[in-house]
Amino acid sequence: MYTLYYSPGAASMLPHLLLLEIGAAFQLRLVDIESGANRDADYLRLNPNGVLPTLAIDDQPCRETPALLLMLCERHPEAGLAPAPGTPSRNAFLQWVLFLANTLQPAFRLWFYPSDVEGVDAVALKAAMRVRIESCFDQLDELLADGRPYLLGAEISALDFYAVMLMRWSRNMPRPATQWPRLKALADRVRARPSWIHLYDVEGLTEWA
Ligand SMILES: N[C@@H](CCC(=O)N[C@@H](CS)C(=O)NCC(=O)O)C(=O)O
Repeated sequence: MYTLYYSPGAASMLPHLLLLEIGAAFQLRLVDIESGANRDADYLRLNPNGVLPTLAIDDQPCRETPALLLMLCERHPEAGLAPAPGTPSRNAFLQWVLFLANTLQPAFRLWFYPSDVEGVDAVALKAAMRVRIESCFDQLDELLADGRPYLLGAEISALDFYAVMLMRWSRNMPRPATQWPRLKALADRVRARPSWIHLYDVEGLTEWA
């Protein structure tokens, strides 16, 4: 049994989408960032960094969004959300998941939370992160240049859900991801899925539907 601690539109969207795609049984617990509930002592016991998401797997709290992606893919191979270990597509899958985890997601973190870095000019830091985010979009867009519908090829994978969740976070930036036509087409495919539509309903999201 899974319990997902989430805040609407936060990084918890990724495990939420994957659980829906897998069809696994899970319960949701709202930890609203807007109201500061992520700093409550009860939540900090589960996630000492006070960030979302946390996914309790059989009562064990697990954290770090890309790790949750890998855990869920590993626990549910039948869902086909990741290529099998040892295959060439698996290498590409790991490479791009870690690219999102190490490069794109941290750049978004500093775009939204420049105060994470003390003593640095927030405007300059955000400008640098904007360049980094747009360069990541260039690379993802290039991956789709051969006409493939999804980042790994013909089949959707957990990588696409991760990428599109991050693309959503750019919606109010000067150059949102949807300005890259191939990325927009990818987002449209993911946004049409029942899991995305259901998540919007449950999390009460409206923007970038
Ligand atoms: N490294 C963490 C970062 C998660 C993260 O930054 N979550 C944001 C929401 S998208 C958060 O909880 N922000 C609230 C805060 O930092 O106070 C992960 O990948 O799970």
